Amino acid sequence: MLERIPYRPLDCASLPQRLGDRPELLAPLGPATGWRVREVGDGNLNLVFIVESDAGSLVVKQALPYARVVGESWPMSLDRAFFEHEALKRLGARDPGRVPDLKLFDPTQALLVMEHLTPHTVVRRALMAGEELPRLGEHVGLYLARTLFRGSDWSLPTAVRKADLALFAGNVELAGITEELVFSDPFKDAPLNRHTPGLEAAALAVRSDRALKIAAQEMKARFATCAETLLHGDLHTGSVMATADDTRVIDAEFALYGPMGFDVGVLLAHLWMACFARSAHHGDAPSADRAGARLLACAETCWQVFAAEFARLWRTERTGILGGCDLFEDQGDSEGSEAALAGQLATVWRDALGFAGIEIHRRILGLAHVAEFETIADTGRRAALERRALAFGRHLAVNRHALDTPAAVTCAVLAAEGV
Ligand code: SR1
Ligand code: MG
Repeated sequence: MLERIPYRPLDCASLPQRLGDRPELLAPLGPATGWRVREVGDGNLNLVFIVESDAGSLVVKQALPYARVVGESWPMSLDRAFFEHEALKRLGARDPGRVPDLKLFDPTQALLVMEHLTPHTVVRRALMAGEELPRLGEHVGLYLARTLFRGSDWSLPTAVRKADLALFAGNVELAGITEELVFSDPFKDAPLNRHTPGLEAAALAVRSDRALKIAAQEMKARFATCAETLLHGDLHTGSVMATADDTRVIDAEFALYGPMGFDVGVLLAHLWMACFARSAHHGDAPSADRAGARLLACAETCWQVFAAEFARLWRTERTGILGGCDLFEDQGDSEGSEAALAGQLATVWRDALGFAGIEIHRRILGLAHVAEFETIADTGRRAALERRALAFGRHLAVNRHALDTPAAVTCAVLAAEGV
């Protein structure tokens, strides 16, 4: 039974009393008198509680009526919990086992109850701590191929696709946040922008960098107008949890229809940024270099696995609106189908590089930064590392048509570091 009272934010003390009669929590956890609750949310928007008992544990995530990162001066609707729930159902069906199990959605309280992923850690933190996560690239590559292909017109029938597009078109508030915070603010003098002391010249330089601003606008146009598939919409390394053997994708409230390259590019951008920050987080130069090599290899594996799995789905599941078997395979022209596949993958790759370059700028010059850089106490050192990442990000965005392979991008990382 759903709680009848109007929306109120939970806190650790009230949660057992407020959710203590929900069978979805009672069955795995036992009576609420035995629950232990802690708030662990470290994202920019929501409350996240871990609820444990001697019998088990669950996660309760609740939307706040404002953006947590800024406070009550930035009001937000609670609708994102609905979109996250709808998105996680679809993403979980398209790549089974890759998102947390969902136990309960309460629209009035804007909350989701999910499987507590344990002993998983947030990938960003694991990478900063030097954990190896040997299957991360493979798992996220598979996840990206399966969710992006199966959520697209290559896979879905027309009625399902159109209804879904209409549903997620309602996630306007979060789409608008991405449009402004990612694609516009970093390239102008926006009130929410912030940067490390010492980056004043770099922040000013982007505003007069015509080639970069044209790239930012082109990528914004792709993001806003190319409703190609259902995206996660915020797939950075803080939205992925992992162990050595398992990888899960969380936090899908930014889900919307957009170009495939967006999810791919955001994820790669965060692996590459972690690489630029590595010297600050790993004790000595050899271990930092090993961590850097692992991050670059992870990015390459992610793309290679993505491309291979996408090709497999293209050959075996291309039954949606765009199908196209009638144009090629059915006429005995498998080569034509392979050529069309190569074109599709080339578009995703170019877009991914463009989005990655823009994402790097917004994480250094915009509102929402990343822990890899933010936790570097020596601001001079932080600014120096961020400057290199910015040069690399600019290269990706502006020269995305000239970078053909992940190996070429790896060379560009090394070049930006002056190696
Ligand atoms: C106000 S929200 C800021 C950022 O946090 C989220 O994780 C998204 O990345 C968004 O851009
Ligand atoms: Mg998030």
